[in-house]
Amino acid sequence: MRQLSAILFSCVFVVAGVTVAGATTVHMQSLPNSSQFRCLNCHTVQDPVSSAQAGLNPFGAAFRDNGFKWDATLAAMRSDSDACTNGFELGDENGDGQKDGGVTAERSNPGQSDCTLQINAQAWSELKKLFR
Ligand code: HEC
Ligand SMILES: [Ca+2]
Ligand SMILES: [Ca+2]
Repeated sequence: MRQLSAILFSCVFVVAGVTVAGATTVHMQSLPNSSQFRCLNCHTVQDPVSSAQAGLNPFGAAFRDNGFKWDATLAAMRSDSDACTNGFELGDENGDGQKDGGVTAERSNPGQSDCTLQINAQAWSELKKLFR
């Protein structure tokens, strides 16, 4: 009997472990791009294994508050207060879940307050007008 409960206990343990790993992979897969920063897109440490370790960065918290989904609302936000929207940083500016053309990974991290602001031709000509 003792042996049986030991077996049952380890079964429960294994199933719970699989559920935790499964849920976080689902979160990561709901992003348009995640190959560069992986867990660090939302967490403060790479590959956290427990909820104690799995602290959320500002983007991770915004993702949670948005009902655990990537959409146009979340894409338009600047969760980490830098110059770029979450959508720009994750390479899906309109938040439709499709990668922007030519994008193969995140442009920068949506949860860390820095980004490379790309100046397109239109923005550049607007900028030049200021100095005329
Ligand atoms: C798109 C954002 C996102 C990504 C990417 C992400 N997570 Fe999470 N993760 C969350 C959120 C949101 C929670 C839930 C926090 C809460 O409920 O308060 C969470 C919770 C967790 C937890 C706590 C236990 C649980 O399941 O609730 C662990 C452990 C975890 N994540 C590990 C990972 C690992 C490992 C990766 C990378 C392989 C990862 N996460 C990638 C958003 C993400
Ligand atoms: Ca940002
Ligand atoms: Ca950023």
